[in-house]
Amino acid sequence: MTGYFDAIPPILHEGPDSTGDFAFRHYDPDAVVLGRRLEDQLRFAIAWWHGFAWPGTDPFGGPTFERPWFGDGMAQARAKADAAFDLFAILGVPYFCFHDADIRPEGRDFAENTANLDAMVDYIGQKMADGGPRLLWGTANLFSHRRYMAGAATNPDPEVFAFAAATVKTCLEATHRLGGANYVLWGGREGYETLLNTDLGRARAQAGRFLAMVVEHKHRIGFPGTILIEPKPQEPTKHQFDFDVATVYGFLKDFGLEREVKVNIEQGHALLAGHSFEHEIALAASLGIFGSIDMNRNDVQSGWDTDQFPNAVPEVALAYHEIIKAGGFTTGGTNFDAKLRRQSLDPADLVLAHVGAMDVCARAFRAAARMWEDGAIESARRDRYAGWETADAQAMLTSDLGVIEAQVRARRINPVPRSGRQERLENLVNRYV
Ligand code: XLS
Ligand code: NI
Ligand code: NI
Repeated sequence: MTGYFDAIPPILHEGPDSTGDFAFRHYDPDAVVLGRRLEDQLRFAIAWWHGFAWPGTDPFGGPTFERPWFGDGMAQARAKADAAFDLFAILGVPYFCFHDADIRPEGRDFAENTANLDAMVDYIGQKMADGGPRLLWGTANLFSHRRYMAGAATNPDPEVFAFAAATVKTCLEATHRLGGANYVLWGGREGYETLLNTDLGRARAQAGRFLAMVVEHKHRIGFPGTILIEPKPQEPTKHQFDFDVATVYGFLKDFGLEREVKVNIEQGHALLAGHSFEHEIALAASLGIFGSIDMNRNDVQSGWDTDQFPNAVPEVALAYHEIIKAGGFTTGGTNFDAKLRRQSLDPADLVLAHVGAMDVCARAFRAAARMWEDGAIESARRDRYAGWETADAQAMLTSDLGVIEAQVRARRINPVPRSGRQERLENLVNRYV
């Protein structure tokens, strides 16, 4: 222990009746659910950026947090890593995630950035070797520095494209060195503010080639993990190219990358795109591109990516139900891309935010697993589509409009509407959650 979380004991599973704050009620990593330990089902990860780098700013106010590791030097970066690994140990999480900019100080140029990154990767690698958690994914921050204000891969200036490409190469290699399970690309500035100064087609083509080069490099260095795109419709950029899962799939198809790249779906981003979290997961699964999730919660009134910790079991259960249906996580996991509210100043707040979130997820996953085992939702879904299991219905899909018309006439087809039974199904879900 390095001091910051000294007063806080490791969090243990004490069961639903526990009255202490510093305890799991539902998250028991060793409990077996659907044939796997809960830890291996949920694959929790902590996000370095929100937990350790974010200072509590908002558009109207400066930092509210005063973490002892804040500052620009390597010593501070190491102290931040020490605190991060202390929190990982207290919570017993199996994974973490980072951007290059979260773990290393900003250098004056590319060479210094890379030297700082390499030194911190060595440092973190040693901490992992001591039995610490593993890396769920690494990524490059291609959105905070002013050089990226007009995009990274989509930038009108080829020198920015070059800087971004070289940076992703170093971050992908760093992720590989640390044994990362995935590599994420979130294009926070890959889009535009106004069409008046934007060549849409050219920008999109640049982004496609950029992603193809990342995939080529992955194979060149033998990185076995999954490349993931994280969709988001806007914020910080007004229009972002990776709007939602459907848009990303079209983009991947366009550049022939649909078998190489999957998606990292975030609850808040799904909401910003006008979808539910479970919709995005189900769509990705049906397209064969489901990869991982960023678990958080948006304030539904704000229209903003508020990145709060999840706390609504019924909502989270529906998301996990779709993940279970998709066969569960393979390389992906549950990354808490969530941050404290800026008045939550204490070390204990950071711990308790994750304790609550892990418990919500565990409780929701267990509910989803029971719902799945009972076939509660799935059998109703199957029943609703049962008509399509007949030979006639299947044959129709390989016929043509003329044949279908002839059949409608011959068999006097005159469909009778059936109830969608939505309220019944909602009541059913509420029995589990
Ligand atoms: C921002 C994104 C970001 C990605 C990683 O909205 O969620 O945190 O997960 O770059
Ligand atoms: Ni995210
Ligand atoms: Ni986000």
